[in-house]
Amino acid sequence: MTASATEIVYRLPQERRLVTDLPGPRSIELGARRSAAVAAGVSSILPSYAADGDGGVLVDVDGNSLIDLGSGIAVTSVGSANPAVAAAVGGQAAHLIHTCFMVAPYDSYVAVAEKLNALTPGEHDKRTALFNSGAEAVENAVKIARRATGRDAVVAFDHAYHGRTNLTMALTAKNMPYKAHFGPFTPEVYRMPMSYPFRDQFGSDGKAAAEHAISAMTTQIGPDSLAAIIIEPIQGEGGFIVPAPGFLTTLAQWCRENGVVFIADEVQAGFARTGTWFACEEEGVVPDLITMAKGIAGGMPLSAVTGRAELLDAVHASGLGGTYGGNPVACAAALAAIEQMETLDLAGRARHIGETITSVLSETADELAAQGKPVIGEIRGRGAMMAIELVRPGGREADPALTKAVAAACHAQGVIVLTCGTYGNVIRLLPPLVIGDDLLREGLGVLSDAITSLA
Ligand code: PLZ
Repeated sequence: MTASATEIVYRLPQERRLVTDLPGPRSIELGARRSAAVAAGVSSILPSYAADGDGGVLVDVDGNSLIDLGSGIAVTSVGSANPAVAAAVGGQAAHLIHTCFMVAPYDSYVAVAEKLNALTPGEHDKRTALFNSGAEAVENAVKIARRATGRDAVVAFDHAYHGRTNLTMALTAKNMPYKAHFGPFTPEVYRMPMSYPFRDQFGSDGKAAAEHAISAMTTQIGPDSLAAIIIEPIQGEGGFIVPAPGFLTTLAQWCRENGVVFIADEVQAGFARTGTWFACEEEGVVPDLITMAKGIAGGMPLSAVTGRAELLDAVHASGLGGTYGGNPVACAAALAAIEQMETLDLAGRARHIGETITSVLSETADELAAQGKPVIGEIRGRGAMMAIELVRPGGREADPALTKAVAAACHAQGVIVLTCGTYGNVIRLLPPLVIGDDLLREGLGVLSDAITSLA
């Protein structure tokens, strides 16, 4: 694998080009229509309305070409209109858009299941069920774990994000905006401390952090009542928190010894994003169940639960399903997207992207420190899932105001970055894995300048 993107042929010029102020007049007009038509509770990060996209750029309705460092939240890893995916979608749509797999089954559902069984970690016998969204996959993983174990309790961790449905809101940690005023929540969900090396008392000792959580699970729940623990191998919305080495492996080991189902929520970190097919591979963790979505189908809505055959097959006939789960067009897109990840070695590109981001932002952090403005508290993540945590100089106090200002400055200059984190002070970078080096570096330059001038 070389660092160049030479195998990738782009349809749109891979450039940042601003032809109006942002948002431009057409976006402003759409914004006015939107306010009168779209529910106020649904918000958007960008004020610009998207019209086209390819590789590392999104083009808005005013003709501005923006550098995309967000991929629609880690979805468009193969590009936002990957030609192979688009062809697969069009080809499938011309024949069968929908039958409902529970009514008339079709081969692409089976092919996606075979593919996921092969790609996910572990050599054991596996089964797969397909759904539409990340939250739906998480809900079903919990259903499967409860059915298979006959136990009720589920553990999620501090800073976790698992979705916006009732059960997944309960699993999600952050109150605002995800949970506030939306209760009551489902019972039998317990929250345990997460390894957060930058902030917790265990630092890089993942084993100690896990033992702390295990002691709390033992005393507060008891393994005999615990169906599953669910954890993001690298937390997404919570702040791109990479648990200290040993945390995941110690938890997985304890789960194995106690008949607790270990669910890896790879909705955000999976599918080559972190430089391996799945983020839990880094430490050799083999989950009992894996939830997947986002990057799986090049932008089409599809999600999956893959895991141990004896767990998935413990569910009674017709216990799992849904009208649209594993829709034929979404399955065709997934097969094409996975093929693109393989032929373009997007996992290799993700690692290269991670190296580039780390080197550019480390330099920025050093310069800021030399100027007496050490606001980059930590650069962390893996592959093309990288983030910086912004703090008040001289300590670890979160700086959400600076974070917001930096993101807004990037947006005004045509670079899409996303924020995240329990404390709202993390800038996360999730570029499409097909982004070219020059464009990535230009986007990072804008980000570095924004931090430097606002710090
Ligand atoms: N699990 C790990 O990251 C979705 C949420 C965006 P859905 N993350 C983006 C928002 O504000 O709604 C996510 C995730 C992890 C589950 C989910 C849920 O996936 O496809 O959004 O339901």
